Amino acid sequence: MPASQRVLVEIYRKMALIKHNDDRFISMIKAGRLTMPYYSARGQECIPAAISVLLTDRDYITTIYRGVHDMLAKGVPPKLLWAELAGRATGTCKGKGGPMHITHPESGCMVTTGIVGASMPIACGLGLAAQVRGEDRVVIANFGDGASNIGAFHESLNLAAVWKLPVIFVCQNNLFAEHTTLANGTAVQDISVRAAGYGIPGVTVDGNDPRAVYDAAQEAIRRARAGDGPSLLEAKTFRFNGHVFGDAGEYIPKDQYAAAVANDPYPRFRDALIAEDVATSAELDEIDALIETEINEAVTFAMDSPFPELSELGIDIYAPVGQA
Ligand SMILES: Cc1ncc(C[n+]2csc(CCOP(=O)(O)OP(=O)(O)O)c2C)c(N)n1
Repeated sequence: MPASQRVLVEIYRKMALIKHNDDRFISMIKAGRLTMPYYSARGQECIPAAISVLLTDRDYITTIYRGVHDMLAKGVPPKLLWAELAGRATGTCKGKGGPMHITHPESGCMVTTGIVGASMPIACGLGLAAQVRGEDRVVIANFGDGASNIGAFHESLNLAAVWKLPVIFVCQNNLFAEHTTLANGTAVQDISVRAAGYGIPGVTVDGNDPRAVYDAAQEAIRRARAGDGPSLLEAKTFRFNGHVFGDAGEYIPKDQYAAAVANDPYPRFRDALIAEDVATSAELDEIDALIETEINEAVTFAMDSPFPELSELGIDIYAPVGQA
């Protein structure tokens, strides 16, 4: 079923949430008020926005260091996210995970990993747990194009296919892995073709087109919920900032960068919604204004929160005996 008008506006809301948070993270880092490694996903917001509207609170996601967009779309409360990024005791992981290790099971965000490729085997484990317990849950395993060359990608697709795990492998192909272009490290044009090697469906879509991502994700999620097993969904996109804050991205060809920015999914989708009479400009402005207010509150909450006590250092390392 195509996305309804209500769903399209919700996708826009999530894209705006991601975009405005990204702007604020960067301005706070530049102002010296936040000190953290930051992997901006600006340009990739459409992917989690269009997928997460198809998920329930019970569904899981796993993601990577470049995963703030995934977490915001899935529903991690901005206040708790900001507090964690700022290393405060009120954060999702009591300020001890920091920007690269955010976990918030209440919204289904089960892990953020800095180990390239590691989001996939963990997703398989979550999918297996749901399958064994007979729970109606699917798992979205997010990763980059570079991660599709890691052994864990191939092992995970194979295992998920053999056991028919309810996992959707979402490759957010932003065309670069750190400072390496896709062509320099990957011999295939479309990563989705690799699905055939494991006997599962694989599709490539324009990751900057919310409707294309929504339609492909809908089918993959339907399959997973029906017990038919995993799929590989490749969403082609572009990251507008360097690999990590401070990387000027000089290896990105200027014409490629200019074309990507001209194709910025956020204003493009906004213009399309207005042109198609899905929403008025005033309605979308109101959404943006509400998000700005929410971000202001989140920043104040985070900055007013205390850092964790030193005594917290040895806590949350091991499960208590008997609860492992
Ligand atoms: C196992 C492992 N190898 C290498 C690294 C160093 N590293 C960090 S990010 C990165 C690039 C990953 O690129 P991609 O998977 O395309 O994701 P993107 O950063 O583009 O979102 C590398 C090689 C790592 N963190 N983990």
